[in-house]
Amino acid sequence: MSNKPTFDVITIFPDYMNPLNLSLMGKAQEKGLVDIAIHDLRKHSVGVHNSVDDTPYGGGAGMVMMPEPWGKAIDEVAAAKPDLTHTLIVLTPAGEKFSQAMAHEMSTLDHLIFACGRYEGIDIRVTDYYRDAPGFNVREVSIGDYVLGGGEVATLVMMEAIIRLIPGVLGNPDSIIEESHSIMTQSGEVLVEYPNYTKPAEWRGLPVPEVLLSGNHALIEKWRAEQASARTQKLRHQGS
Ligand code: JDE
Repeated sequence: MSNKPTFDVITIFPDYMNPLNLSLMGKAQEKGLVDIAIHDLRKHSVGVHNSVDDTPYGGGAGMVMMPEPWGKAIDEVAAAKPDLTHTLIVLTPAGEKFSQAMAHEMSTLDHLIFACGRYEGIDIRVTDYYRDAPGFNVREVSIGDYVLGGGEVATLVMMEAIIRLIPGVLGNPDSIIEESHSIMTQSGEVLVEYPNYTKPAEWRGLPVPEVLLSGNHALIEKWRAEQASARTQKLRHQGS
């Protein structure tokens, strides 16, 4: 990666993004491994009422976010990084499903711009425009099949999944490799882990399985493999 990865988030609720300053993502910023900036869309609002939304052409319920504030906000954050390719991520339930594979891919990009829509969404001309704009890639992304009040929480989910994959963010780089093989394949298939136990050896009448106290590492490995396989089978039956 040639540049420190930069994340620009555009939202009408900048405070929604406060968790970015905590825990793993806060540490990543403190260590100087990522640059994160939050931008208030209202800075680019229009008219005496500071509007960012209006009624839909053709009628219907709700409000639609106007293209002009979005265009100005996106142009501004792109102009600040003129030499980078900008990946504009629009959070929407109608987008391509977010996955661990997508997180890996995005962790290698230089400049991610997250557009957090509210109301019934953003005027479609915003994505239409940037899809054809030089220096831009556009991704419409969904984190799952449910409707959120806005893209802010979805952005937090994506950023945490992406940032923890950036080299140096996790303390122990071995754990990320082991985990990516044991929990999730590169294609996003879930491989359930074996169950974990720690002290005490008995808790509320529930014992730790004998085998784990045996010190027999071959037996422990065999038991863990069986447990993981059984639990993965169970998940496959529940899911879809
Ligand atoms: C994301 N899973 C669910 C986004 C939207 C263009 C741009 C944005 C209330 O309706 C919405 C909600 C959201 C927020 O994102 C999610 C989400 N992954 O709910 C849009 C529509 N068109 C609309």
